[in-house]
Amino acid sequence: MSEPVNANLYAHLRAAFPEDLDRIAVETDDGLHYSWRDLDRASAMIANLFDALELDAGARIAVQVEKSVEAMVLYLATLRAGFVFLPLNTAYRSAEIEYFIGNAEPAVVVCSSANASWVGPIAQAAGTQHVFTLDDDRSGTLLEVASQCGDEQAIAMKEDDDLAAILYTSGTTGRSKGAMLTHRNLLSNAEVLKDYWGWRSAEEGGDVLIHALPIFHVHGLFVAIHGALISGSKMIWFNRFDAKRVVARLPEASVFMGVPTLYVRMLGERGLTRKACRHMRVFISGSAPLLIETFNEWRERTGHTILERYGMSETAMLTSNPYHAVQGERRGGTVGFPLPGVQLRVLDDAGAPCLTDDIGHIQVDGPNVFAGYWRMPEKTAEEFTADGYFKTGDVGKIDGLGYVTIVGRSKDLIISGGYNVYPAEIEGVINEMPGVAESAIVGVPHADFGEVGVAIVIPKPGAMLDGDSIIAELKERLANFKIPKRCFVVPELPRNAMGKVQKALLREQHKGLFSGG
Ligand code: MLC
Ligand code: AMP
Repeated sequence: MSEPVNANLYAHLRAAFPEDLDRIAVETDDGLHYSWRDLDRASAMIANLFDALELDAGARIAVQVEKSVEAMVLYLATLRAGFVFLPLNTAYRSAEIEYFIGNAEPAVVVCSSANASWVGPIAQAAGTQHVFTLDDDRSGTLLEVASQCGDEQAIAMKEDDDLAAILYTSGTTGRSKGAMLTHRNLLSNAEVLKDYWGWRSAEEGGDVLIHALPIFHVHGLFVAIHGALISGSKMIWFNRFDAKRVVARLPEASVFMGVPTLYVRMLGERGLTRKACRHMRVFISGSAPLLIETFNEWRERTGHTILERYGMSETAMLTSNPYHAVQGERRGGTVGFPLPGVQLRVLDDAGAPCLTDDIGHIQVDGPNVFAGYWRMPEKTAEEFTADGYFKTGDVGKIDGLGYVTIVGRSKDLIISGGYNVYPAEIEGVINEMPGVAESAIVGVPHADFGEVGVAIVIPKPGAMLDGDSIIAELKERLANFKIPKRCFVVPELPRNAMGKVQKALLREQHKGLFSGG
C-alpha cells in the first residue's frame, strides 16, 4: 500500500529545502545568519513544545509579536505541529485584541513582553491556557521553554482541507471576520506562484529575496515567505522597512516584494540606480493600487518593469501580470491575468456576465479560495454565490487580451500604505464619543500612503468638539494606521435625496489635502 500523502504545508516547504542544509536561508540586515538546518531545528523545538501542551486538534495559536526570524519560525512550528496560526498586527490596541482573542478562543497566545501585562489578562479572560512572550531580540519565554525541547519532530499529518491559518479582515459592517485558510489554499497558491514568477531553485543558482514587509498579513507572511522557502531561496530579512537600507542591499538581491508605499519611498533614495538593481530579476507590487506614475518612474530609474499582482486575505493571490515576456507585457495600471487554476469573472449589478471592458463586480473561484469565515456561517453564505464563487467586493474589468484592471471597490474601504481601513469601524468609535451626533470617514489621495482617511464629524446641538482631541482619543483605541490624518468638525454632512451621506462629494472636497491637487 502506498503511504498517505501529507497535505501539511510545512512538509512541502521542507521538501524544497536545499540538499545542503548548512547553506544560509536567512540573513538579517543586522548581520545574523540562519541556515536551513537552523530553521528546521528551531521550528521542530517549538512544535515539540506545542505537542507537549496536548492542545486540542484545530487549536488556534494567536501571535502578536514584532517581526523577527523567530516569529517566522513560530509560524512554521505551528504548521508542522498541525495547529492553526492566527497572526495579529502589532499596531492593534487592547479593544481590538480583546475582540480577536474573544472570537478565536486561541489555546495559546504569544505576545511581546512589553504587551504581556495587558494581553495576558485578555487571553486568560477568554480561556486561553498558555501565554508566552517573544521579542525581536531572540528573548522571551517561548524560546526559553522551547530550548528544553528536542530538535527533531515528526511533521503532523494533515488533510487538504484542514485549517492552517486564520486571518482577520475587517468588514464594511459589524466586526472583523476570521478568514479560514486551509493547507491546500496556501500550498496551491505557493506552487502556482513559484512557477508563474519563475522562482529559481537552488540548483539553478537560487534567488535572493529582500523581505521587508510585516509578517502578519498575506503579502509578507504567505506570498513572500512561501515563495522563498518553496524555491529554496535565501532571504535578506528586515524587521522593519527602511528605504535607505533596502536600497543598499539591492545589489545582493534578485527578488523584491512591496506595497506601493515601499516603492514610492525607495524612489526617494538617490542610491536607487540601474547599477544597484543589476542582479534583480523581478520587482513585485500588490495589496494596493500602484500609481502609473510610480510604475513609469521605477522603469526609468531602474530599467525594471514592476510586476503588479492582486490578491486578498480570503484568497491569497488571484491575478498577476506576466513574468515571462512570451506570456505578454507587464501593463501598468492592470493586475494582469487570473493565475493558473483561478477562475475570475466580472458580473453586472443584475448578475449577468459583463462584456469585454465593461465594469462590474469581481468574483473568483479556485483551490486558493478560503474555507469561510470563522464561526460566521451566515456571513460566509452571503459572500459566496449559489455556484460557489467568492464575491471579492472589488470592482473591475477585463480587456480583450484578458488583462484585469481594478477600478474601484463596492466595499467602503480605504487602503492606506497597504493596510485596509474600514470607515464603518472608525465612524462607530467616533459616534460613541460624547457630543458627537454623527461622522463620516473618507479616503483621499496621499503621496506616501496612496490613500489616507479624513474624518468629518457633526456635533450634537450645543456640543463643542475639537478635531485634534477626537484624533487623540482615536489613537488610544485603534491601531495607528486606522487613525484619520485630519478631522474636521462641521455643522452638517451632504446628503442625497434618500438621506444618504454623499461620500463622493466629501472625497472631492478634501482630495487636495495631502496631494496638492
Ligand atoms: C504607519 N502609519 C500609517 C501607516 N503606517 N498611516 C496610514 N497608513 C499606514 N499604512 C502612521 C504611523 O502610525 C505614524 O503615525 C505615521 O503614519 C508615520 O509613520 P511611518 O513611520 O512613516 O510609518 P512606518 O512605520 O514607516 O510604516 C509605513 C509602512 C507600513 C508603509 C512601512 O505601513 C507597512 O509596512 N505597510 C505594509 C502593509 C502590508 O504589508 N500590507 C499587506 C496586506 S496583505 P503617528 O501619528 O504616530 O506619526 C493584502 C493582500 C494582498 O492586502 O493582496 O497582498
Ligand atoms: P486584504 O483584505 O487586506 O487582504 O486586502 C485585499 C484587498 O486589497 C483587495 O480586495 C483589493 O481591494 C486590494 N488589492 C490587493 N492588491 C491590489 C492591487 N494590486 N491593486 C488594487 N487593489 C489591490
